[in-house]
Amino acid sequence: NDHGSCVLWFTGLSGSGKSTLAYEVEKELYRLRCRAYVLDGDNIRHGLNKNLGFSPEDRTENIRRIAEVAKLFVDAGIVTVTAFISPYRADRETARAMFREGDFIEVYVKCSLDECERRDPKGLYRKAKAGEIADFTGVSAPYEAPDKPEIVVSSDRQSIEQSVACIMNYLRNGGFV
Ligand code: GGZ
Repeated sequence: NDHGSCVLWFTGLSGSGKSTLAYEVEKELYRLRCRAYVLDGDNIRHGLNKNLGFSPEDRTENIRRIAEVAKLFVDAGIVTVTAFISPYRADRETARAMFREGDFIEVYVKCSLDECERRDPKGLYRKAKAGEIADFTGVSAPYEAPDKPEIVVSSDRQSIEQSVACIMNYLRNGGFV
């Protein structure tokens, strides 16, 4: 496109490494003097979306609002990196349809459920398996993996550096940076 911006739409299980990778990519983009911004649970679920929970309806509304915000950022010329589970294929496709062809880059952060449970950085899988958290993705709520993501990184097989390099290559090849 003419302003060089796009959305990197990360999707993957809790604990797969979406936020970590998103902030590493943001750092790389800053080094290249390219304006970038990460949308994640900390700045969206605690603010704009604090009235939403984790029912299927609330997750759909969560993703809808995030896509609308991402669209504003992209219109403003900022490379926008979203880091949400976004477990439903249909919701991701609705988000994709809001952007110009090529501007929506779906990044599947692939990681086995076993590995996410092993990492369990916030102890949420343990709580979910003990029945203390309902509708937990991967345990008691579904995760629909993408069919044709633009990028797949396997966070249980690749280093963070390798994954970041793969994403930066895609942006370079697409002329975004
Ligand atoms: C999944 C939950 C849940 C349930 C709280 N299911 O690892 P985290 O903590 O930091 O990331 C998870 C985050 C997921 O929010 P998203 O906005 O990304 O989800 S979605 O795209 O599906 O709307 C987890 C925490 O919130 N969390 N309860 N029940 N994750």
